[in-house]
Amino acid sequence: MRGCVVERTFKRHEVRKSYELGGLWQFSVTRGEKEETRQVAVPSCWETYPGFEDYRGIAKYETKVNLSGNVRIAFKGVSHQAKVYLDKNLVGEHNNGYTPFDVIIKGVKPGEHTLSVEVDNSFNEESALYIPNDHKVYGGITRPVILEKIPNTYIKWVHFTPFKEDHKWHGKVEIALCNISEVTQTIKVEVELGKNHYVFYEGEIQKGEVKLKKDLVFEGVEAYELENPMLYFLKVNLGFVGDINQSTMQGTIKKQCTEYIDDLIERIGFREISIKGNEILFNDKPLKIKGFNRHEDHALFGSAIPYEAMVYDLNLIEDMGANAIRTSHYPNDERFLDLCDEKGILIWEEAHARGLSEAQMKHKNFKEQSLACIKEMIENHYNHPSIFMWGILNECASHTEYGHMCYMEQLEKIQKLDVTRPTTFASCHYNEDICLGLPDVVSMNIYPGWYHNVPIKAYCDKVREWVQTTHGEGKPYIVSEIGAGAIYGYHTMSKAKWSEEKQRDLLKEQLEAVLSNEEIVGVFIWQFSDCKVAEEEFATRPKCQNNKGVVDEYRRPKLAYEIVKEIYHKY
Ligand code: ADA
Repeated sequence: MRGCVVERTFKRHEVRKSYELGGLWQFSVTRGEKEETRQVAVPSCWETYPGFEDYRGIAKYETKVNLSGNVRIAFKGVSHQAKVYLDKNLVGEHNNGYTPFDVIIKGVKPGEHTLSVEVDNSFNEESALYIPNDHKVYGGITRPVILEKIPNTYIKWVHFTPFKEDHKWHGKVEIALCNISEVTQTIKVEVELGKNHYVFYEGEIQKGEVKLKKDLVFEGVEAYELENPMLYFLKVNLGFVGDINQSTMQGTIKKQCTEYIDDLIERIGFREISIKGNEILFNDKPLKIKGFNRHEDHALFGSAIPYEAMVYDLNLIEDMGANAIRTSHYPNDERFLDLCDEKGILIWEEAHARGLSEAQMKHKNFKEQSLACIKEMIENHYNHPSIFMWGILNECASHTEYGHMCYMEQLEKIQKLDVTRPTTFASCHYNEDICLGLPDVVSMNIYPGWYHNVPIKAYCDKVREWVQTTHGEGKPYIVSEIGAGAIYGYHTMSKAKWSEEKQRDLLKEQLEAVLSNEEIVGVFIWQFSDCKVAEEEFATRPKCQNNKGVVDEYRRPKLAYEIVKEIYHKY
């Protein structure tokens, strides 16, 4: 099932025709009276085009494409507001560059058509989640675009929920089908995994969307373990059941047959996540998290990190002995999640939000845009076995009553969409947070020795002890951010602030303080690599970067790299 890595690290179809709309597109921007046009690669960030390093506004991407019949065009990430046109007709819109969306166009006239995407990366009054932040917001079609031909009834998504019963692995299989024709179709759905083959459904499907659900037993499969990440392809085939005229010796007879018209291949792992007291269990074994926070940000590529550079990051992360990554602070590229599935690296995936005040959470579009991001994140990423927890609203107003209402609403939304994974949010409101009773796991961002000149171990213990005096008492507890800054290449004997020596020494003390505490599930270092930040708000940061990376923006290791490696391999 291997194919060249485009949308995912595995082939998603054998029946449906699916292509990447990559290569060079025409990029154009009108600045003042002048229209500037050039050929650019998709996916990419326009900040990597000379002359557009700091462009914030609207741009247009355009390409010619041969189409006919029903087509589905899937955009894996357009940052951050998109309007999609086919031959100048608006066929789709989407908010948020961190979640996928698709446009379905029925009955396209065969021939060459013009597909164009108007992209806006500005901070504007319509966008509640995109504010000048401590990570840069890029512009462009930053993740792959996939073109597919679809039949009148096609498979929209497949969700697989593994569970163990009577020492056997079962799976709840949910299949969403869409009949975009005007007539009822007679179909047959088959499910295949390894030597397991089931007829899942036979019958009629009305116009519109239908969800089919069934629990199935799967023989001959092994558990997905972090040290042995066994992955299986779950193939769903959709057949159109109709009559064909078959000529025989006795003349022509009508014969019912199934012609496969669509399919979808998902990749899954048999594992269960649970909570027992203050522990998170992975297949009944307690987890000890040794993680990194990682932004999708790279000096050469912006947020459109190519597959090979993702692999490079994970090589370093594994080399340092880390076993978990927090997708701070938004849903990640599916190819990165695929790689973590394959490597057995745990993922805390987070819906998009960072540091919103109560007033910003009262934005007219905050609720709609936040809940949409959660829905799209879970609907698209549900099957990744590496995702062990969902997070929301990093360092937002969880110390206010209004914030409490928002956190509760969003955590309830997650629990409706996925009852199998714990929830959390990273709080910075030590001594003030009033929401710790809401999530399954309590997570605190703390920076002893960097932002607060305090004894590090004592501070780490004090924060955790305070959590035990709140509604977060007895819950699994994670230090979701801890770290220190260093400018790559800045060395001093005096271990001055911003030197690599200072960062190394602070991280050593911070990691020992956290990982030596048996009561703490684990830690996510802030952060894996340096990343660009918004000049509008964070110009005080040296190099206009968040410099707390253990490697710099080009992935060059700082002195802290070796100390993290020593400590992560020790625990
Ligand atoms: C916060 C925030 C991070 C980053 C960090 C820092 O904890 O969650 O995104 O901004 O502070 O470097 O100060």
